[in-house]
Amino acid sequence: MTYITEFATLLDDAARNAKGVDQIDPGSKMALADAYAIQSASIQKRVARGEKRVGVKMGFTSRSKMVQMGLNDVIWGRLTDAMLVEEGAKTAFSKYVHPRAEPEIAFVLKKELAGHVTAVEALAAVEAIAPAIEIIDSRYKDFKFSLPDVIADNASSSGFVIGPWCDPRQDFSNLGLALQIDGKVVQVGSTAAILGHPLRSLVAAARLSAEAGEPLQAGWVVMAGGATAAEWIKPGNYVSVEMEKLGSCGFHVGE
Ligand code: OOG
Ligand code: MG
Repeated sequence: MTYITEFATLLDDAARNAKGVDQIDPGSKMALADAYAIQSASIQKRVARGEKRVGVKMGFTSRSKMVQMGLNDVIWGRLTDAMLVEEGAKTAFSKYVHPRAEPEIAFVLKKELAGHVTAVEALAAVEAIAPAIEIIDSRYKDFKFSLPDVIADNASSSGFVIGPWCDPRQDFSNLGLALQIDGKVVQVGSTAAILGHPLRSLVAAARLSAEAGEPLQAGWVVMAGGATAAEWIKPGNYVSVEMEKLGSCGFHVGE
C-alpha cells in the first residue's frame, strides 16, 4: 500500500505546486485498481485540507479525445469545489502546469444515482443540464501518460466551468457546439460525439462511482467528457463554449 500513498502525495504536490512530474507507470503495468486507489488517496488529501466533493468527471467518452491522447478506455475522476471556476471569472495560469480546455456538457442530479441504471432512470435523476468547459491539466511532463498514469492523476481533472442550467426534458443527444478562444472558433462538434448520447456517460458514471463505493449524490455535477479534442490555453485568453439550444459559458485566463 505504501507506493499508493507515495504516488498520491507526488501527484497531489505536483498539482498544488503546478510543477510537472515524471510518469509513474510509463510501461502501463500497474493494475487499474491501484491507479484508482492512488487517485482516491490524492483526493482524500484535498478533502482533508477542506475541499468538498461535488461530483464526477468522465474521460475518453468521445473518439476525438481518445485519438488525441492515444487511449481508448472510459475513465473517471473526482471533482471538488475548489476546481469550480465561476462562469465569466478569471483563473490564474500559474495555478496550472500546462492547461487545456475542452467543451463538455454537465449534468446536475436531483437524486442519488447508483449502480446499473438505464438511460431512462439516469434521465429521471437529472435536475438540469448545462454547456460546460473542462480545464484539464496533466501533472505529467509533456502531458504524456499511460492509462494507469492518467487515472492516478485524477483523469487530468483541474477545473470546470458551468453555463446556464437548462431543462433536461429536451433532446440533447445531438447539439452542435463550438469552442472559442478569444472569439475565434477552434473546435466544432456535437454532444453526439459523447458515446453517441451524453446520457450514456451519466449511466457509466453511475456504475463506476457506485463500484468505487461513492455513489452519485443529489446535487452532484457529472461532466460527461470532451466532445472534441482539447486546446491549449494561455494567459490573456477568453475561452468559451457555445452550445445549440443551451447557450454559452466562458472564463478568462489570468497570469
Ligand atoms: C485525460 C482526461 C480526458 C475527457 O473529457 O475525455 C477527459 C486527458 O485528456 O488529459 O477529460
Ligand atoms: Mg474532459
